[in-house]
Amino acid sequence: MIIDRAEVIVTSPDRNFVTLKLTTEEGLSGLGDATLNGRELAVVSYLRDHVVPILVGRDGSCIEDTWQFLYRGAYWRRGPITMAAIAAVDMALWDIKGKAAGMPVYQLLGGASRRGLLAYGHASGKSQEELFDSIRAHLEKGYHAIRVQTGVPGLKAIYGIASNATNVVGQRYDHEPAQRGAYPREEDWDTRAYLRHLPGVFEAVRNEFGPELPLLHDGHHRMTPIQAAKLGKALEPYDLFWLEDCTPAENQEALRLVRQHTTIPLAIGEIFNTVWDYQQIIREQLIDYVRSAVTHTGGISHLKKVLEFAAQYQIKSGMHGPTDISPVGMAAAMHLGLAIHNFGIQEYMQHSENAHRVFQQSFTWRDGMLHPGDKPGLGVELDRDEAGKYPYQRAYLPYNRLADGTIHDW
Ligand code: CS2
Ligand code: MG
Repeated sequence: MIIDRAEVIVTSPDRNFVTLKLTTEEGLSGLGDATLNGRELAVVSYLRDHVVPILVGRDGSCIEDTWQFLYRGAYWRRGPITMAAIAAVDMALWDIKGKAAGMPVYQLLGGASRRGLLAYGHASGKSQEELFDSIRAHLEKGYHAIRVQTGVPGLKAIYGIASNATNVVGQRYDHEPAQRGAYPREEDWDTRAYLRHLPGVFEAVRNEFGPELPLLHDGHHRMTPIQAAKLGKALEPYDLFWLEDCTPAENQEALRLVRQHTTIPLAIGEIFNTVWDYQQIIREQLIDYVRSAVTHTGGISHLKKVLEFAAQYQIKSGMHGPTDISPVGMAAAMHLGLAIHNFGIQEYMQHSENAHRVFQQSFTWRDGMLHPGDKPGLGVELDRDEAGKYPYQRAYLPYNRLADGTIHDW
Protein backbone atom coordinates (compact mmCIF):
# COMPACT_ATOMS: atom_id res chain seq x y z
CA MET A 1 0.00 0.00 0.00
CA ILE A 2 2.45 2.61 -1.21
CA ILE A 3 1.42 6.22 -0.66
CA ASP A 4 1.25 7.77 -4.07
CA ARG A 5 -0.20 11.21 -3.36
CA ALA A 6 -0.48 13.49 -0.32
CA GLU A 7 -2.52 16.68 -0.58
CA VAL A 8 -3.29 19.35 2.00
CA ILE A 9 -6.74 20.87 1.54
CA VAL A 10 -7.72 24.13 3.23
CA THR A 11 -11.38 25.08 3.20
CA SER A 12 -13.48 27.49 5.21
CA PRO A 13 -17.18 26.59 5.25
CA ASP A 14 -18.07 29.04 8.08
CA ARG A 15 -14.71 28.31 9.70
CA ASN A 16 -11.28 27.09 8.62
CA PHE A 17 -10.46 23.40 8.32
CA VAL A 18 -7.19 21.77 7.27
CA THR A 19 -7.44 18.23 5.86
CA LEU A 20 -4.75 15.84 4.67
CA LYS A 21 -5.72 13.44 1.90
CA LEU A 22 -3.48 10.44 1.23
CA THR A 23 -3.97 8.22 -1.82
CA THR A 24 -2.30 4.84 -2.36
CA GLU A 25 -1.07 3.35 -5.62
CA GLU A 26 -4.14 1.05 -5.54
CA GLY A 27 -6.35 4.16 -5.50
CA LEU A 28 -7.50 3.93 -1.86
CA SER A 29 -7.69 7.31 -0.16
CA GLY A 30 -7.82 8.41 3.46
CA LEU A 31 -8.53 11.70 5.23
CA GLY A 32 -6.96 13.24 8.32
CA ASP A 33 -7.87 16.38 10.27
CA ALA A 34 -5.03 18.86 10.93
CA THR A 35 -7.07 21.89 12.04
CA LEU A 36 -5.46 24.10 14.69
CA ASN A 37 -7.94 26.86 15.42
CA GLY A 38 -6.48 30.33 14.70
CA ARG A 39 -3.05 28.93 13.68
CA GLU A 40 -4.21 26.82 10.73
CA LEU A 41 -1.56 27.75 8.18
CA ALA A 42 1.32 26.77 10.46
CA VAL A 43 0.16 23.14 10.24
CA VAL A 44 -0.41 23.48 6.49
CA SER A 45 3.23 24.49 6.08
CA TYR A 46 4.47 21.75 8.45
CA LEU A 47 2.63 19.19 6.35
CA ARG A 48 3.29 20.59 2.87
CA ASP A 49 6.88 21.62 3.38
CA HIS A 50 8.15 18.89 5.69
CA VAL A 51 5.87 15.84 5.83
CA VAL A 52 4.36 15.38 2.36
CA PRO A 53 7.79 15.09 0.66
CA ILE A 54 8.80 12.18 2.94
CA LEU A 55 5.43 10.40 2.94
CA VAL A 56 5.12 9.74 -0.76
CA GLY A 57 6.63 6.34 -1.57
CA ARG A 58 6.23 4.96 2.00
CA ASP A 59 4.21 1.84 2.82
CA GLY A 60 0.94 3.27 4.17
CA SER A 61 -0.01 0.02 5.88
CA CYS A 62 2.68 0.60 8.56
CA ILE A 63 0.76 3.02 10.78
CA GLU A 64 2.82 2.72 13.97
CA ASP A 65 6.11 2.83 12.08
CA THR A 66 5.01 5.95 10.20
CA TRP A 67 3.99 7.56 13.50
CA GLN A 68 7.38 6.84 15.07
CA PHE A 69 9.18 7.97 11.89
CA LEU A 70 7.44 11.36 12.00
CA TYR A 71 7.65 11.81 15.79
CA ARG A 72 11.17 10.58 16.51
CA GLY A 73 12.56 11.41 13.11
CA ALA A 74 11.81 15.12 13.43
CA TYR A 75 13.86 15.35 16.65
CA TRP A 76 11.66 18.37 17.60
CA ARG A 77 8.93 16.49 19.41
CA ARG A 78 5.51 17.43 20.79
CA GLY A 79 3.71 20.75 20.50
CA PRO A 80 0.36 21.47 18.85
CA ILE A 81 1.66 22.00 15.31
CA THR A 82 3.78 18.85 15.12
CA MET A 83 1.16 16.71 16.82
CA ALA A 84 -1.73 17.98 14.66
CA ALA A 85 0.30 17.21 11.55
CA ILE A 86 1.17 13.69 12.79
CA ALA A 87 -2.47 13.20 13.82
CA ALA A 88 -3.64 13.94 10.29
CA VAL A 89 -1.27 11.35 8.80
CA ASP A 90 -2.30 8.80 11.43
CA MET A 91 -6.05 9.30 10.86
CA ALA A 92 -5.66 9.10 7.10
CA LEU A 93 -3.73 5.82 7.41
CA TRP A 94 -6.41 4.30 9.70
CA ASP A 95 -9.02 5.43 7.18
CA ILE A 96 -7.12 3.68 4.36
CA LYS A 97 -6.59 0.52 6.44
CA GLY A 98 -10.31 0.37 7.18
CA LYS A 99 -11.16 0.75 3.51
CA ALA A 100 -8.63 -1.92 2.56
CA ALA A 101 -10.13 -4.29 5.15
CA GLY A 102 -13.73 -3.36 4.29
CA MET A 103 -14.34 -2.47 7.95
CA PRO A 104 -15.12 0.65 9.97
CA VAL A 105 -12.11 1.79 11.97
CA TYR A 106 -13.74 0.93 15.32
CA GLN A 107 -13.68 -2.74 14.25
CA LEU A 108 -9.94 -2.54 13.64
CA LEU A 109 -9.55 -1.06 17.14
CA GLY A 110 -11.19 -4.10 18.73
CA GLY A 111 -14.88 -3.61 17.96
CA ALA A 112 -17.69 -1.79 19.72
CA SER A 113 -17.72 -1.67 23.52
CA ARG A 114 -21.12 0.07 23.62
CA ARG A 115 -24.15 0.91 21.48
CA GLY A 116 -23.35 4.59 21.10
CA LEU A 117 -21.58 7.59 22.63
CA LEU A 118 -23.30 9.89 25.10
CA ALA A 119 -22.62 13.42 23.81
CA TYR A 120 -22.94 16.88 25.35
CA GLY A 121 -23.76 20.18 23.68
CA HIS A 122 -23.00 23.82 24.52
CA ALA A 123 -25.77 25.90 26.09
CA SER A 124 -25.03 29.50 26.99
CA GLY A 125 -26.72 32.81 27.66
CA LYS A 126 -25.86 36.32 28.79
CA SER A 127 -28.88 36.27 31.11
CA GLN A 128 -30.69 33.46 32.94
CA GLU A 129 -33.57 33.72 30.47
CA GLU A 130 -31.29 33.30 27.44
CA LEU A 131 -29.48 30.44 29.16
CA PHE A 132 -32.72 28.59 29.92
CA ASP A 133 -33.87 29.09 26.29
CA SER A 134 -30.57 27.70 25.08
CA ILE A 135 -30.79 24.66 27.40
CA ARG A 136 -34.36 24.01 26.19
CA ALA A 137 -33.23 24.28 22.54
CA HIS A 138 -30.52 21.69 23.21
CA LEU A 139 -32.95 19.35 24.93
CA GLU A 140 -35.28 19.67 21.94
CA LYS A 141 -32.38 18.79 19.65
CA GLY A 142 -31.99 15.55 21.57
CA TYR A 143 -29.07 16.27 23.89
CA HIS A 144 -29.02 14.28 27.13
CA ALA A 145 -26.07 16.19 28.63
CA ILE A 146 -25.40 19.92 28.52
CA ARG A 147 -22.49 22.27 29.14
CA VAL A 148 -23.65 25.46 30.85
CA GLN A 149 -21.78 28.76 30.31
CA THR A 150 -23.17 32.06 31.53
CA GLY A 151 -22.62 35.79 31.22
CA VAL A 152 -21.38 37.55 34.36
CA PRO A 153 -22.95 40.84 35.49
CA GLY A 154 -20.61 43.73 34.71
CA LEU A 155 -18.66 41.88 31.99
CA LYS A 156 -19.37 42.69 28.35
CA ALA A 157 -18.04 39.75 26.33
CA ILE A 158 -17.04 36.30 27.55
CA TYR A 159 -15.67 33.49 25.41
CA GLY A 160 -18.14 30.66 25.01
CA ILE A 161 -21.25 32.80 25.47
CA ALA A 162 -23.37 33.42 22.39
CA SER A 163 -23.76 37.15 21.82
CA ASN A 164 -27.41 36.94 20.86
CA ALA A 165 -30.48 35.03 21.92
CA THR A 166 -30.57 32.86 18.80
CA ASN A 167 -28.25 30.41 20.49
CA VAL A 168 -29.90 27.50 18.78
CA VAL A 169 -27.92 24.41 17.85
CA GLY A 170 -26.52 24.58 14.33
CA GLN A 171 -27.46 28.23 13.83
CA ARG A 172 -24.98 30.10 15.90
CA TYR A 173 -21.47 30.72 14.76
CA ASP A 174 -20.88 33.83 16.79
CA HIS A 175 -18.91 32.13 19.54
CA GLU A 176 -16.03 29.68 19.85
CA PRO A 177 -14.78 29.66 16.26
CA ALA A 178 -11.73 31.82 15.86
CA GLN A 179 -13.24 35.12 14.67
CA ARG A 180 -12.52 36.14 11.11
CA GLY A 181 -10.63 39.39 10.95
CA ALA A 182 -7.23 41.02 10.92
CA TYR A 183 -6.77 41.18 14.71
CA PRO A 184 -7.99 39.12 17.70
CA ARG A 185 -11.03 40.43 19.53
CA GLU A 186 -10.55 41.69 23.07
CA GLU A 187 -12.86 40.44 25.84
CA ASP A 188 -13.00 41.31 29.54
CA TRP A 189 -12.68 39.24 32.68
CA ASP A 190 -13.08 39.40 36.47
CA THR A 191 -12.60 36.10 38.34
CA ARG A 192 -14.14 37.29 41.62
CA ALA A 193 -17.32 38.42 39.86
CA TYR A 194 -17.49 35.06 38.06
CA LEU A 195 -17.01 33.10 41.31
CA ARG A 196 -19.78 35.10 42.98
CA HIS A 197 -22.20 34.59 40.10
CA LEU A 198 -21.75 30.98 38.92
CA PRO A 199 -23.08 28.92 41.88
CA GLY A 200 -26.42 30.80 41.76
CA VAL A 201 -26.72 30.05 38.05
CA PHE A 202 -26.25 26.30 38.63
CA GLU A 203 -28.75 26.42 41.50
CA ALA A 204 -31.32 28.02 39.17
CA VAL A 205 -30.59 25.51 36.39
CA ARG A 206 -30.99 22.55 38.77
CA ASN A 207 -34.26 24.00 40.13
CA GLU A 208 -35.62 24.45 36.61
CA PHE A 209 -34.35 21.29 34.89
CA GLY A 210 -34.23 18.79 37.78
CA PRO A 211 -31.54 16.64 39.35
CA GLU A 212 -30.93 14.10 36.58
CA LEU A 213 -29.66 16.08 33.58
CA PRO A 214 -25.84 15.80 33.39
CA LEU A 215 -24.45 19.35 33.54
CA LEU A 216 -20.90 20.38 32.67
CA HIS A 217 -18.95 23.62 32.95
CA ASP A 218 -15.75 24.93 31.34
CA GLY A 219 -13.56 27.26 33.44
CA HIS A 220 -11.23 27.82 30.47
CA HIS A 221 -7.98 27.95 32.48
CA ARG A 222 -9.01 31.15 34.27
CA MET A 223 -8.62 30.34 37.97
CA THR A 224 -5.74 30.01 40.40
CA PRO A 225 -5.66 26.68 42.26
CA ILE A 226 -7.27 28.12 45.39
CA GLN A 227 -9.99 29.85 43.35
CA ALA A 228 -10.68 26.58 41.53
CA ALA A 229 -10.90 24.74 44.85
CA LYS A 230 -13.37 27.34 46.10
CA LEU A 231 -15.52 27.04 42.97
CA GLY A 232 -15.47 23.23 43.09
CA LYS A 233 -16.75 23.30 46.68
CA ALA A 234 -19.42 25.87 45.86
CA LEU A 235 -20.69 23.78 42.93
CA GLU A 236 -20.79 20.44 44.77
CA PRO A 237 -24.52 20.69 45.68
CA TYR A 238 -25.39 20.87 41.95
CA ASP A 239 -23.75 17.52 41.10
CA LEU A 240 -21.79 18.51 37.98
CA PHE A 241 -20.63 15.84 35.54
CA TRP A 242 -17.35 17.77 35.41
CA LEU A 243 -15.58 21.08 35.87
CA GLU A 244 -13.26 21.54 32.90
CA ASP A 245 -9.94 23.39 32.69
CA CYS A 246 -10.28 24.95 36.12
CA THR A 247 -6.62 26.06 36.15
CA PRO A 248 -3.94 26.50 33.45
CA ALA A 249 -3.01 22.82 33.65
CA GLU A 250 0.47 22.98 32.20
CA ASN A 251 1.21 23.37 35.91
CA GLN A 252 0.09 19.83 36.71
CA GLU A 253 0.84 20.16 40.44
CA ALA A 254 -1.80 22.86 40.81
CA LEU A 255 -4.46 20.19 40.68
CA ARG A 256 -3.26 18.57 43.90
CA LEU A 257 -4.46 21.59 45.79
CA VAL A 258 -7.81 21.59 43.98
CA ARG A 259 -8.28 17.88 44.76
CA GLN A 260 -7.59 18.42 48.47
CA HIS A 261 -10.64 20.62 48.73
CA THR A 262 -13.34 19.33 46.43
CA THR A 263 -14.91 16.14 45.07
CA ILE A 264 -16.10 17.84 41.87
CA PRO A 265 -14.95 15.70 38.90
CA LEU A 266 -12.18 17.41 36.91
CA ALA A 267 -11.65 17.31 33.14
CA ILE A 268 -8.46 18.57 31.51
CA GLY A 269 -6.41 18.29 28.36
CA GLU A 270 -7.82 20.00 25.25
CA ILE A 271 -4.53 21.88 24.85
CA PHE A 272 -2.33 18.87 25.71
CA ASN A 273 -0.56 17.04 22.88
CA THR A 274 1.07 13.88 24.21
CA VAL A 275 0.95 11.34 27.01
CA TRP A 276 3.81 13.26 28.61
CA ASP A 277 1.49 16.18 29.35
CA TYR A 278 -0.67 13.76 31.35
CA GLN A 279 2.06 11.83 33.12
CA GLN A 280 1.66 13.32 36.58
CA ILE A 281 -2.03 14.06 36.59
CA ILE A 282 -2.98 10.55 35.53
CA ARG A 283 -0.54 8.76 37.83
CA GLU A 284 -1.60 10.86 40.82
CA GLN A 285 -5.29 10.63 39.84
CA LEU A 286 -5.64 14.40 39.76
CA ILE A 287 -8.25 14.33 36.99
CA ASP A 288 -11.31 12.26 36.09
CA TYR A 289 -11.59 12.88 32.33
CA VAL A 290 -9.05 13.23 29.51
CA ARG A 291 -10.12 16.11 27.23
CA SER A 292 -7.71 15.58 24.33
CA ALA A 293 -8.88 15.57 20.74
CA VAL A 294 -7.61 12.94 18.32
CA THR A 295 -6.62 15.89 16.10
CA HIS A 296 -4.34 17.57 18.64
CA THR A 297 -2.83 14.48 20.27
CA GLY A 298 -1.04 12.71 17.46
CA GLY A 299 -4.03 10.82 16.09
CA ILE A 300 -5.85 7.63 16.97
CA SER A 301 -2.63 5.69 17.64
CA HIS A 302 -1.34 8.08 20.32
CA LEU A 303 -4.60 9.07 22.00
CA LYS A 304 -5.45 5.39 22.38
CA LYS A 305 -2.24 4.98 24.37
CA VAL A 306 -3.10 7.97 26.57
CA LEU A 307 -6.58 6.56 27.23
CA GLU A 308 -5.25 3.08 28.01
CA PHE A 309 -2.85 4.65 30.53
CA ALA A 310 -5.80 6.60 32.00
CA ALA A 311 -7.89 3.42 32.23
CA GLN A 312 -5.46 1.94 34.76
CA TYR A 313 -6.57 4.74 37.10
CA GLN A 314 -10.32 4.68 36.34
CA ILE A 315 -9.96 7.92 34.41
CA LYS A 316 -12.27 8.18 31.41
CA SER A 317 -12.37 9.86 28.03
CA GLY A 318 -14.09 13.17 27.39
CA MET A 319 -12.75 13.91 23.93
CA HIS A 320 -12.72 17.49 22.69
CA GLY A 321 -15.38 18.07 20.04
CA PRO A 322 -16.06 21.77 19.39
CA THR A 323 -16.55 22.85 15.79
CA ASP A 324 -12.82 23.42 15.30
CA ILE A 325 -12.42 19.64 15.30
CA SER A 326 -13.38 18.92 11.67
CA PRO A 327 -15.90 16.21 10.74
CA VAL A 328 -12.89 13.98 10.01
CA GLY A 329 -11.49 14.55 13.51
CA MET A 330 -14.94 13.97 15.00
CA ALA A 331 -15.28 10.69 13.11
CA ALA A 332 -11.89 9.56 14.45
CA ALA A 333 -13.06 10.42 18.00
CA MET A 334 -16.26 8.43 17.52
CA HIS A 335 -14.47 5.30 16.29
CA LEU A 336 -11.98 5.48 19.16
CA GLY A 337 -14.69 6.24 21.74
CA LEU A 338 -16.81 3.33 20.59
CA ALA A 339 -13.93 0.88 20.89
CA ILE A 340 -12.22 1.77 24.19
CA HIS A 341 -13.52 0.48 27.51
CA ASN A 342 -13.09 3.72 29.49
CA PHE A 343 -15.29 6.00 27.39
CA GLY A 344 -16.86 8.82 29.44
CA ILE A 345 -18.63 11.35 27.25
CA GLN A 346 -18.10 13.01 23.84
CA GLU A 347 -18.37 16.76 23.22
CA TYR A 348 -20.52 17.41 20.16
CA MET A 349 -21.12 21.01 19.13
CA GLN A 350 -22.42 20.37 15.58
CA HIS A 351 -20.98 21.78 12.37
CA SER A 352 -22.72 24.20 10.03
CA GLU A 353 -24.69 23.09 6.97
CA ASN A 354 -21.92 24.34 4.68
CA ALA A 355 -19.41 22.19 6.55
CA HIS A 356 -21.73 19.21 6.12
CA ARG A 357 -21.80 19.85 2.37
CA VAL A 358 -17.99 19.84 2.17
CA PHE A 359 -17.59 16.77 4.42
CA GLN A 360 -20.03 13.98 3.65
CA GLN A 361 -20.42 11.93 6.79
CA SER A 362 -21.95 8.66 7.87
CA PHE A 363 -22.32 9.11 11.64
CA THR A 364 -25.71 9.01 13.34
CA TRP A 365 -27.07 11.16 16.18
CA ARG A 366 -30.01 9.58 17.97
CA ASP A 367 -31.36 9.69 21.55
CA GLY A 368 -28.48 11.85 22.72
CA MET A 369 -25.93 9.37 21.36
CA LEU A 370 -23.45 9.42 18.49
CA HIS A 371 -22.38 6.43 16.41
CA PRO A 372 -19.72 6.59 13.66
CA GLY A 373 -21.63 4.33 11.26
CA ASP A 374 -20.43 1.19 9.50
CA LYS A 375 -18.84 2.44 6.29
CA PRO A 376 -15.31 1.12 5.78
CA GLY A 377 -12.67 3.47 7.20
CA LEU A 378 -13.63 6.63 9.06
CA GLY A 379 -16.80 7.12 7.02
CA VAL A 380 -16.11 10.68 5.80
CA GLU A 381 -15.55 11.87 2.22
CA LEU A 382 -14.50 15.37 1.18
CA ASP A 383 -16.21 17.03 -1.80
CA ARG A 384 -13.42 18.97 -3.56
CA ASP A 385 -15.82 21.18 -5.54
CA GLU A 386 -17.67 22.22 -2.39
CA ALA A 387 -14.39 22.72 -0.52
CA GLY A 388 -13.15 24.97 -3.32
CA LYS A 389 -16.05 27.37 -2.78
CA TYR A 390 -14.70 28.41 0.63
CA PRO A 391 -11.14 29.78 0.57
CA TYR A 392 -9.18 30.22 3.81
CA GLN A 393 -9.96 33.35 5.81
CA ARG A 394 -7.65 34.74 8.48
CA ALA A 395 -9.16 34.15 11.91
CA TYR A 396 -8.04 34.53 15.51
CA LEU A 397 -9.24 33.28 18.88
CA PRO A 398 -10.00 36.18 21.24
CA TYR A 399 -7.98 37.24 24.27
CA ASN A 400 -9.00 39.02 27.43
CA ARG A 401 -7.89 41.74 29.83
CA LEU A 402 -8.69 42.48 33.46
CA ALA A 403 -10.12 45.89 34.40
CA ASP A 404 -6.61 47.34 34.90
CA GLY A 405 -5.49 46.21 31.46
CA THR A 406 -3.58 43.04 32.45
CA ILE A 407 -3.86 40.23 29.92
CA HIS A 408 -5.49 37.18 31.55
CA ASP A 409 -5.93 33.53 30.56
CA TRP A 410 -9.01 33.22 28.44
C1 CS2 B 1 -13.69 24.84 24.37
C2 CS2 B 1 -13.25 25.05 22.94
O1 CS2 B 1 -14.90 23.01 23.55
C3 CS2 B 1 -14.33 23.49 24.53
O2 CS2 B 1 -14.28 22.96 25.61
O3 CS2 B 1 -12.75 25.04 25.33
O4 CS2 B 1 -14.20 25.86 22.39
C4 CS2 B 1 -11.89 25.68 22.72
O5 CS2 B 1 -11.79 26.90 23.33
C5 CS2 B 1 -11.61 25.83 21.27
O6 CS2 B 1 -11.63 24.55 20.72
C6 CS2 B 1 -10.29 26.50 21.00
O7 CS2 B 1 -9.93 26.28 19.70
MG1 MG C 1 -12.80 23.58 26.85
